[in-house]
Amino acid sequence: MKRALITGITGQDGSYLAEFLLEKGYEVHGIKRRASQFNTQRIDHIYQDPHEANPQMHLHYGDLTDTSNLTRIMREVEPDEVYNLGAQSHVAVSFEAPEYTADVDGIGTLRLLEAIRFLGLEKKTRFYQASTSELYGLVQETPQRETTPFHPRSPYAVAKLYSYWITVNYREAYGIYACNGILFNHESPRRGETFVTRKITRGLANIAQGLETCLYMGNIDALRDWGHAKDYVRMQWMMLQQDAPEDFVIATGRQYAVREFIAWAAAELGIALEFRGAGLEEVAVVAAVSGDKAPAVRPGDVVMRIDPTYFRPAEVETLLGDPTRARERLGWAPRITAREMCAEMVAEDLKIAERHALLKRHGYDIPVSLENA
Ligand code: NDP
Ligand code: GDR
Repeated sequence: MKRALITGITGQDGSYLAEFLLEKGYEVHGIKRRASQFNTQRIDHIYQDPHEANPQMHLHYGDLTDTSNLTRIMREVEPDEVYNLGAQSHVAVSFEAPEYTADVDGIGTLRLLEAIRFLGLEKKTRFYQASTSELYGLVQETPQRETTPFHPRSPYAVAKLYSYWITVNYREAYGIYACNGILFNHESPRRGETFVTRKITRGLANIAQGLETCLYMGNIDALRDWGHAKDYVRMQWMMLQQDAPEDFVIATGRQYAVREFIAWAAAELGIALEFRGAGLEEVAVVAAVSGDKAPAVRPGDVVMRIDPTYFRPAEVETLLGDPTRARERLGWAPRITAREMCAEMVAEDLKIAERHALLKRHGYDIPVSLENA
């Protein structure tokens, strides 16, 4: 039985990857952070009680800023494969907490690679680094491929640039099977609530059910290449099963604007939108075309406004990936389109909003969290 260690197992990708590896028969170890409230919602459905016989999944408390903790976990687990998915992964937040982001997203990677070396695991342990299309930042070539030069545009991307190169360096210097997946944006119903797609699907579902009145957005003209997290974690595993380590771009090769995603999500709720104004524009609902999904919305309601607070000090305006290498060498291709993914996300967020609205109608007014970014 192969053993995998996943940092960031409680996150979007970590949860899908854990499911995937368990199905493949792996023993899965994950690092979770100590928090004042439960933070395992994404993996509760696959949790296995350590008191039962032969659990296949194990959780360890830890943090990417803690060298001794990481080294100890690595010594205990001696993994065949490490997936370094843990990160302060929000680009806008990285401008607010640049030093912490550098520590977790940059030096955290070095700590794991050094632990492999320190414990003499260079020949045993394969290492996957969650690199990102944010490395391309101010793009030098379209579409972006493995050879496109980098120009990071945020403290997050600069920290990830360090991780990209330290992964390459430890491969070249010490012969570790270490590789970078340069993943373009990927989403799912498990996406964090403050990333743009989930902010839209959750916000519009809440508005449809009368739990919120207006969604405040940043730059809705940004262009992204969105895939589904399920397709992308499959590729993370594939990258560690090759004869030799190599870095891959993972993307769909299709690009859409944030405003298109907004229109798709609204359409799933039976709402037709008109984008009014330019620059600091607002978005107004002009028609609720079909009945029961959006009972709280009336034609003419303004359901979205632009709030410049959400503009970033330096923006990545456009990203479009070229996944040719992944297709040709690994036979990988995405199975779920961005539009299908949007529909799935809206359906899931609508279920949650409907439950809240039902409770509210019966006098249980549970506040809806509006933390934003
Ligand atoms: P999430 O933000 O959903 O998950 C991040 C995970 O990292 C969570 O489990 C989080 O724990 C954990 N984490 C955060 N800080 C620390 C820390 N100091 N020590 C240990 N763990 C920590 O991200 P995704 O699942 O979306 O992304 C996975 C990885 O892929 C990240 O590294 C991200 O930067 C990268 N990436 C993501 C892309 C995407 O579009 N999703 C695209 C390209 C790269 P907790 O649950 O407690 O917060
Ligand atoms: P990104 O994802 O920065 O690409 O990083 P995000 O969904 O946060 O933003 C995508 C684009 O949408 C614009 N935008 C907004 N974004 C947020 N969060 N909130 C808003 O209100 C809003 N309005 C417009 C942004 O400006 C941006 O252009 C994600 C993360 O998962 C990273 O960890 C990962 O490395 C990259 O994707 C690839």
